[in-house]
Amino acid sequence: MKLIHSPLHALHDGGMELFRGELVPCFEMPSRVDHILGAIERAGWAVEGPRDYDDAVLASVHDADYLAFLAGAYDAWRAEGRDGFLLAGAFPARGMRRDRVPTGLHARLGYYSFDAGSPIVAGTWQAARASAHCALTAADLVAAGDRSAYALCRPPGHHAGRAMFGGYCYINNAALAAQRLRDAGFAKVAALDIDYHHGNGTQDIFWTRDDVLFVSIHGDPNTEYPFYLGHADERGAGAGEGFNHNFPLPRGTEWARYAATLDTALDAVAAYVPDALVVSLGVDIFEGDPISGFKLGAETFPLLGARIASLGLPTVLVQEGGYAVSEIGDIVAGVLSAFA
Ligand code: SP5
Ligand code: ZN
Repeated sequence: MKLIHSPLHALHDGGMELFRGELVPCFEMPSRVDHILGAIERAGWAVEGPRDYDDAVLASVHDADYLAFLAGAYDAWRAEGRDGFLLAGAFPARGMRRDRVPTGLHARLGYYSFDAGSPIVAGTWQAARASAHCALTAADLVAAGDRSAYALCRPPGHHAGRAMFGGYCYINNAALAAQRLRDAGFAKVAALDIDYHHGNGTQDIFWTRDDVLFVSIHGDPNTEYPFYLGHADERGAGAGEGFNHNFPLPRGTEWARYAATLDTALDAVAAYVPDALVVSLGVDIFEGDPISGFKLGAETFPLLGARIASLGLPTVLVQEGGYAVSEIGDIVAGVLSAFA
């Protein structure tokens, strides 16, 4: 299995997030990648860089005005004589207008985002592009016949919607990989999201489509971030009705219940009879994660990987969350061992 990584991820650094009323360094930090790379090296696997892609490819899952905003936001901030990082503080909630894109930088920042935890720093756009290129490269490898490929994406992507960033995510890497596989001729693609947090962005992007199935297991949005999407009654709309499956689980869920739910989710994937699979591989379901609430021990991750691999599908694995920094390397390697 090929593993794709770009050192440009490190350009996304130095931002802070609003966490329980305080600005703290983001849990989503560059050293996460160092630990994953360390474990990959110990396992004796090689990593390679991503291919280069035209920015137009990103518009296959994102709106052009949103991408233009992301690409230019920091320069606009600098033009105001500022430095450091940009963080949204106001959002167009119910009763306010979303039909007009405002002109001011901070007005647009809130318009295009949904939380105060996803800073834009000088290198965010470059890092997010490189992260997307990793996912696209992994998808292209699988499209060309590799059975599986892993994209060590950072920043992560599954919270990013068509025209919205948040949850540490700016460009939806998994959605791009799924779309890339579609464009390469795979008629039906399944996206399985096992990050602790519901993949609201991926769900949003494929909500009305029957050619990409979205299946997600995550913390119950009644109490768990991102709160406002991820319930079991969200089934898709229009042509996409019935092609969206959410499996929310309570805080404290342990392996036995998780594994049973995983089997149900995998049954939904298998019943769709997809031609390829994209896995949003968030390892914040680990019991040691500092911001999440499931109780999966490190020893369960090879089992989890084996269950997903048992689908026998061409598979693109895309790194999402996981914030127990010094432990996520071995955990990710545990999942990948089932595919490698
Ligand atoms: C990709 C990804 O995993 N994004 C997650 C973003 C989560 N950001 C907000 C976290 C708020 C969690 N609440 C803390 C509860 C601690 N017990
Ligand atoms: Zn997460």
